[in-house]
Amino acid sequence: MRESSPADLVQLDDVSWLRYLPSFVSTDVADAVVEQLLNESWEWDGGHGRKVSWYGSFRYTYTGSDHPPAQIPSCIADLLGPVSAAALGYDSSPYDGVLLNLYEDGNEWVGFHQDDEDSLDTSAPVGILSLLSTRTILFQAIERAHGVLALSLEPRSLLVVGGATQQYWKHAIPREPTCRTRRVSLTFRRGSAGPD
Ligand SMILES: O=C(O)CCC(=O)C(=O)O
Repeated sequence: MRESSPADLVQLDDVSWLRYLPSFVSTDVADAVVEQLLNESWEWDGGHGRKVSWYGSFRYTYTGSDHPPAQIPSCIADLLGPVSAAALGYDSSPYDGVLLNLYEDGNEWVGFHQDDEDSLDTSAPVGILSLLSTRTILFQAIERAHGVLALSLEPRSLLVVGGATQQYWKHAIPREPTCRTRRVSLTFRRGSAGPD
């Protein structure tokens, strides 16, 4: 397993890359977002082992879950501009969907998967904003030659998952029993249908 320090650009292979932006949001913004989101409704995703919540202008369906469109709460709407600018650039259409993940502690997890459903614009990088605890994300090449990369997702960081990563790599948040506190992640996505 390769270890990666929080560097800006991680090239996974010729066409797949990650960009890690530490301290992307301030502690005040992070605290306010957590306070609001923990009061929203969450559902247990039994296919994996954590709670999720979906907000977006399009229906997001993946194995075992079907999320109808739902209005994006104000605290997330305020982040759409800055996260879209950092992850997609100023000239692109902004994100229009956010899947939230809530891990009560290190016993909760998400197994290896790709974010490549038909409802997503897979040409748009996915942006992962991490809040509260640090957890490890693993990237595993589908062609084993490239191996597994482990990256620490620190609170308030933004990880941009770009290029062909969703095509050639799976990712997971593994169990980490030494972590005894909550983590919330906001995963910003763009729908395949484009803006209304
Ligand atoms: O919690 C995370 O950082 C990633 C969750 C994830 O893999 C996903 O939402 O697709």
